[in-house]
Amino acid sequence: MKFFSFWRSLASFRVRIALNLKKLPADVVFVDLDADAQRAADYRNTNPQMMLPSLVLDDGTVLFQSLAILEYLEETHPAPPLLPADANGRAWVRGIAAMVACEGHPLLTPRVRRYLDHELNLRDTQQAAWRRHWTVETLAALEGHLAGHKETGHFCHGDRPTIADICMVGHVTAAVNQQIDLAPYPTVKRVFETAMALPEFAKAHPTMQPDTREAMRVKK
Ligand SMILES: N[C@@H](CCC(=O)N[C@@H](CS)C(=O)NCC(=O)O)C(=O)O
Repeated sequence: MKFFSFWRSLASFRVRIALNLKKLPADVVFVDLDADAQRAADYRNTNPQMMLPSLVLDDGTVLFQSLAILEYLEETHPAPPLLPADANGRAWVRGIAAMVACEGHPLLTPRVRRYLDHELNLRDTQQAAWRRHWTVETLAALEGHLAGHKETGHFCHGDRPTIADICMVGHVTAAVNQQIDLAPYPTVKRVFETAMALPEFAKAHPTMQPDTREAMRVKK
């Protein structure tokens, strides 16, 4: 498989974790979002939406949208499972994943930042306030769901990582990058720390990738 990724792409982070958990090898193709390489013709031919990640299967099929890729990996490589065994649990886990991937994260992406900057001429402080607002709103909603939910365990749902944790750690990483205090979200913080202690999560972190900017790299 060929995996189109960028070190600080949070949607790529999700797929990296799933590939690690399921022990699936992939050749990584780095697409530099800082250089707008996602908009260049060769990547646009692969993914007309000009977003990362994409996963190209050995038969040439192109998978896009991280949640669809996670579901594909789950269906084709069920072990270890990243969704609960029961329908209620699966709906809950998918709901948490969607809160991050469909609501919180899109508002923080380069295309939105570019629009705020170039079309709306917002100053850096206004753009930072935008990012902070949407990041905190999703953190609060995650805490509301996780705290006190009967299925919350070491992880978002029970004691094994699921797609909910895979999505949630990216959102918390965005919060940490903005120096947002996690104290008001103790359940989110605890689950984040538990998940990131797993090597499959830690190795997928933006600061640990071969294309990570030198200044951001965490030495292994
Ligand atoms: N909903 C998409 C989001 C994809 C996305 O926004 N990816 C970002 C990187 S994390 C990207 O490639 N952005 C390019 C841009 O905004 O121009 C998914 O989950 O795959």
